[in-house]
Amino acid sequence: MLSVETLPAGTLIPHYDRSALRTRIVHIGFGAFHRAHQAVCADILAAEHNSDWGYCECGITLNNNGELFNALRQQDLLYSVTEKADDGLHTRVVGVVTQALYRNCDGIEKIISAMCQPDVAIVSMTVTEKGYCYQPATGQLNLDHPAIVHDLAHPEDPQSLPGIILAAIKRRRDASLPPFSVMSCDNMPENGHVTRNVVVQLAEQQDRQLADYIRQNITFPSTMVDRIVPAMTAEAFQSLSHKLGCADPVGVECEPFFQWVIEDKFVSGRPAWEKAGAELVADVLPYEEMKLRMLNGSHSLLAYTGYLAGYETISECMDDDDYQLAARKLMLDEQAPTLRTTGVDLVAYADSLIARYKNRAIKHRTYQIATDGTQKLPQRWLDSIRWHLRNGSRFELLALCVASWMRFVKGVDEQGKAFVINDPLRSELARLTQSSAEGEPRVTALLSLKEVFGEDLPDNSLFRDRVTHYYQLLLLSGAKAAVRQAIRAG
Ligand code: CS2
Repeated sequence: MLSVETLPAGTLIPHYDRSALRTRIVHIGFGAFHRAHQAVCADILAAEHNSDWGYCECGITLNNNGELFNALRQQDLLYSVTEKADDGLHTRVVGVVTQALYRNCDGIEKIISAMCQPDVAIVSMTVTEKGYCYQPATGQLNLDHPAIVHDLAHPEDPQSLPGIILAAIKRRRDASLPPFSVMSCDNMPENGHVTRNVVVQLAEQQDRQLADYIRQNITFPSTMVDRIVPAMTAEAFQSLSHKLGCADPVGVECEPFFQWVIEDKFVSGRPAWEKAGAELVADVLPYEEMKLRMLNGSHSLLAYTGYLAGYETISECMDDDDYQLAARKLMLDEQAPTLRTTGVDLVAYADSLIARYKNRAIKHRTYQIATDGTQKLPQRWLDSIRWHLRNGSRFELLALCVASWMRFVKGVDEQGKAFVINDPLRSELARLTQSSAEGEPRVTALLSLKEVFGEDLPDNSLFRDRVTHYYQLLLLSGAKAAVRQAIRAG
């Protein structure tokens, strides 16, 4: 258990009056990323600017036990964040959590009630792309999603993120409480619009007046979030305990870099995040696209081709000159031209990303980044491919990206060893791979996933041709050779 008294000298601990904090934000999804990103920002504000914005942290997943939340409660709602660079580390104990609620232990009713506390001005979330129950290719609510089907039948006992938010909005409206703003902190372009779509579309199915109320009263600011925060492993926890002198089961490790760009559109106020380094802007989309395509797009390239080649982490991929060059060329030659960003030096941005990827103190596993591919491909690669198809420009590395994902979802590495595919569409992927012959028929089968590739891409002969080319090359010569060829061809 984390014990503030015994932490090593130099650790930053909350010296501010925690009892003065009010629960003004309810956050859904207490994952490693949130703990090291938005919560740290709030902690800086409390420590340095007298902010009273505290967090109620909520976990809503059904298939999880409450160990994390139990540990957090046992530690007086404190946990540590350790920033790691090649030349040292720096730990802070975050003190802004005021409440912690876990669905499997406390029940959904307590979570909805927490969102209806009068002081709550913002409901935010990090639930990963699949938590929105949407169609990745269109951004629309998936009405066939089992959690949505459940919520339509039982709106008062919701399971899905849109259902939970909707129930709280309805209750606040009925109690004449002021509305909250709903802020997504997940890696999707226009994440505010996606959130608004799924919530309003669910409301439309249940109660038209509620949908109108949301349109008129609730805002859904978009955000671009950036910090590399690997999932903690048993090994990472062990080395963390060693450094802290005590165990911290809620602790996380991350890189020093932090970026948060927020659309300034809040109906009931917001923390002064800009005082802690966030950027408040009128339009986040150019930032989101830049980060999703250059950072996340190259991450996914390295994840699939790297995992296939036997590289366990992103920093190991950076030790291979071809992989480093492929990531940089993907960023600058195939992603940067598609962007609407102005006033940003994209070469410097690419260089800074490569430098961050080289951080050996951060063990960011290729296998972790490779999860949920069906939810990530459209915004990381496919929108850029559409841009190149419209503009008649080359997209060899992007074609390799799609082919390497197809090779990865076979679930067998280049040594013939089987591995598990983590993806909400994994049974569909298994059905498609098992029912198609290897080679071109496999490419055709996987392209038939309309929720990923839409209606247009599967019919585009140039796209099919380039993806099939790299897919065959991956089968024949392996990932390293395919990376080399795509660099030369690009
Ligand atoms: C990664 C991201 O796992 C992934 O898909 O690409 O989590 C990435 O590390 C963050 O978006 C960085 O801000």
